[in-house]
Amino acid sequence: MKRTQSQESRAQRERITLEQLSTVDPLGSLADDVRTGLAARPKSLPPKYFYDETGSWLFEEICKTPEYYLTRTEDALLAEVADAVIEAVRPSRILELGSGSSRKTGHLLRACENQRCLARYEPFDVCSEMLQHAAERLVNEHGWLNVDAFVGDYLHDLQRIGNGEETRLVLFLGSTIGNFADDEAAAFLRALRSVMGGGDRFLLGLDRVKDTRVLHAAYNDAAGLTAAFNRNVLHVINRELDGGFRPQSFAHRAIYNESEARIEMYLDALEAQRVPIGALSTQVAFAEGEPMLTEISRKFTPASIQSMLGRGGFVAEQHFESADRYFSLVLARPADAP
Ligand code: SAH
Ligand code: AVI
Repeated sequence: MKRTQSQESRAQRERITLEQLSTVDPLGSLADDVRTGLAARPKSLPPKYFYDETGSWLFEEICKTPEYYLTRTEDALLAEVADAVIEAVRPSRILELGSGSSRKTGHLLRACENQRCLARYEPFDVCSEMLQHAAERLVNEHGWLNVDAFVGDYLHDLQRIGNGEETRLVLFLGSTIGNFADDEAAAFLRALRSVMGGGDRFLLGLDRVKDTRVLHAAYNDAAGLTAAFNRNVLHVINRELDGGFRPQSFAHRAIYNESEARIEMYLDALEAQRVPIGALSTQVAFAEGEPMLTEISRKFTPASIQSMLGRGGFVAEQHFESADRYFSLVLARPADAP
């Protein structure tokens, strides 16, 4: 019997669940984080607040710019190695942290399909709109796929996802781990390790150290999308905390700090100003030229990858590199697993 279009789309929706993991709204911590970050020197803000619906969309647009090589390089590498990864792990579930649009994940899902290893997909992100959008696209593209999406903060809510007997492949792509400082990355990896079973595996995407000009261009695209993404965090604070930031009175600045092997992204106050934040009953003073650190994006070497994984309780089983060595995908296992 032929199904109508509405039966078809209902059947597709039934293959999607979306669970809110945080007991508080993921933005619930915004007030505390803004209060702490704006009292620090230099002033700083955590990067997770970039990603409201607009910020997630801006990130997708950044990925398409000619300067931002990360996404297309990782995408091509994943296309090459997806079959080998699925063959090695044979997962029943694929959990993806910071999944965003889940575009690159398609390579792994196709490999699952080819190898008749029909895993459930578990995208995990702070942006519920992006999760919903990605889940609908994926069940539409893969008639066999079930999607169990989690809305939450992977720095706080990992314990809530539960683990079972089935083998899980955990993905953390895009070099998003580079947005953590060294200690934060180690703590994140240890927390992840604690929810993984011995047979589970971890596929991590990492951007590599390279020519400074290439790195600089990637975070200063000519179309100004990275600048808009950076300023978007001010719109988020204005909306969520009754803030009075004038985004155009802050300049986007991204520099490569060679000694720390990281991009540092700032918003610099273009003039001295006092910014009211209604929900905090405060005004924040900025001096002319004062920087506010909004993101770090660390770049890795094979040695720094190994040491970060080691501190977090993992060992690399396979290391895949793009031919230009711009990007790595590392398949790792818990260090104490058999
Ligand atoms: N993995 C995708 C997206 C990377 S952008 C890719 O490789 O293209 C980073 C993603 O992590 C965004 O989708 C953002 O919403 C999500 N994110 C950022 N901080 C987060 C946090 N603390 N908890 C959960 N998701 C987070
Ligand atoms: C998500 N993350 C890995 C991106 C990065 O490259 O650090 C976010 C980004 N910031 C500016 N451009 C893209």
